[in-house]
Amino acid sequence: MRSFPETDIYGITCEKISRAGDNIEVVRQMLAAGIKIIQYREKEKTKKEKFRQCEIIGKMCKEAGALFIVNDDVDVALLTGAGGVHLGQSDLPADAVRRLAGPEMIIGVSVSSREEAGEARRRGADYLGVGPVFPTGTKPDSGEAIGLEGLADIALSTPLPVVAIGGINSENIALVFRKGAKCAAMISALVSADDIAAEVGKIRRCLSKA
Ligand code: 3NM
Repeated sequence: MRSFPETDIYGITCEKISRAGDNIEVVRQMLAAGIKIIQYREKEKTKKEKFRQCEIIGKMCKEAGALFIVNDDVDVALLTGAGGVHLGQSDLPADAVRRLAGPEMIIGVSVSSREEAGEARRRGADYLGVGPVFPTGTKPDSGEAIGLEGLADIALSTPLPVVAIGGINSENIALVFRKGAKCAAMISALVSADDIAAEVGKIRRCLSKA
């Protein structure tokens, strides 16, 4: 039976802001640093190129024992053996995706209010991406930051695992766990780091001190 992994960091790709190289190299470094959930998120490539990268990244995640999640593209997720798919508010609803993807696929949904969280749960989501918690330049259309209180409010309203997202870094990650997040998703803090492994080490030291 599918279940959302117990882990602290959820790494997401974005080649445009990467320092390390292409998405494949970024994921290689994230896995080497011990990250156990990888989401392939790429807004600037053709479906064909996303499929090519996901075929490789899916295999890398399998070898590393990490959960591989594809953003938006259910077809790419299914074709590349991904364990999960992540849906935004304007993507197909979770219950429709479940019909396509079957009972084993982990389905995540982005939400920024209690209402969206309730709706995602009713439609069978397995976890919620909740944000943006802090202002972020990575997704300019993500809406106004909901803040730590907004995160806490949604986390209290749902039994689903909450993955906090938006502007999270080593300085503020401990705060989102205190407000009920089970896991923290990051793009720029990881992908734009000079050294991904060093950054993951720093984030984990901050968490263990908190
Ligand atoms: N989704 P960074 S915020 C992809 O609120 C994404 O749903 C968000 O990037 C949401 O870690 C966001 O660089 C961007 O802030 C996260």
